[in-house]
Amino acid sequence: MSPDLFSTLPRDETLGEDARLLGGFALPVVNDVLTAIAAVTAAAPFRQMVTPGGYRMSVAMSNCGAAGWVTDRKGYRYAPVDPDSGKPWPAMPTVLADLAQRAAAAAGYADFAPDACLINRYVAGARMALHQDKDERDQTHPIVSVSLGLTATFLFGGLARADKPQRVALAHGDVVVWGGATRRVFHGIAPLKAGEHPLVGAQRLNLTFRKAL
Ligand code: MD6
Ligand code: FE
Repeated sequence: MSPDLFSTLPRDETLGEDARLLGGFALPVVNDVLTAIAAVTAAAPFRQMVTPGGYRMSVAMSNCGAAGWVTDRKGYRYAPVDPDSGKPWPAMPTVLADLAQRAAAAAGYADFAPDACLINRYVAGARMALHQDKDERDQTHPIVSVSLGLTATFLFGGLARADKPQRVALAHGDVVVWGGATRRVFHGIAPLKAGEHPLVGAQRLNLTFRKAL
């Protein structure tokens, strides 16, 4: 077997209570997913937003769906309109909504219907500090996270910020589904190592799907 084939074999793992890694789950549709991301970010370009504390994020972001996650000096929130253009976020392409729904179902969440997809872009050195996701109205819905391009180290902590995080490699095509108790854990992304992915280039893309409204 070629090393390429070997590296795409599924690695399904349980990361913690209510969190599943579906290794390579997105690979069968990855070209259509990348095309969809290119279309969305042509209409709503990546931008580095500012945190309420006044720091510019190293991760560049865009969104699609009825709601998009935004941050500025006023706070974190979901907004129906792209603040840069004043227009609604691009609709969520069917290939993305369908991937998220199938991954959620595979992890035991039937009928997940996301209305928000945050698109994160990391270049070398970009990172995401430990945080909790708690801006969604109803937190009984899971979050589905899709990783593309360069491999990143996911920091998967506990319910207290000081809990020492597990380090989990997230590679091209990997999908993580988490809900339940895990939804409130602190998590982040370690600074991205420089590299070149054959399909995605010198970057990592991450999609997080939520039911936000
Ligand atoms: C990232 N992900 O993978 C950042 N949040 O680039 C997240 O912050 C995240 O992967 C909630 C649920 C899943 C995630
Ligand atoms: Fe998060």
